[in-house]
Amino acid sequence: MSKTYKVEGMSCGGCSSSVEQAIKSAAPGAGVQVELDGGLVTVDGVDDDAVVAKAVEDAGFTFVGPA
Ligand SMILES: [Cu+2]
Repeated sequence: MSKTYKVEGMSCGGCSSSVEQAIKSAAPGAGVQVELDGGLVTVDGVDDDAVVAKAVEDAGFTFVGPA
C-alpha cells in the first residue's frame, strides 16, 4: 500500500534524490516517488510512518506528516 507525505525543503532534483535514497536505505525494497512541486513524497511498501519521518529528517528535510 502506498502512502503520501508532505515534506518541506525540497527544491531541486538533488533534494528529491536525497530523500529517495534516504528512504530506500532505511527501508530496502520501498518504492519512492517525489513530486517536487507539491512537496509530496509517495512511499510504497513501508508500514511505519516513523521510518519515513526519520529518514527524511536525517537527510535534512522537514517531515510534515501524511498528506
Ligand atoms: Cu536541491
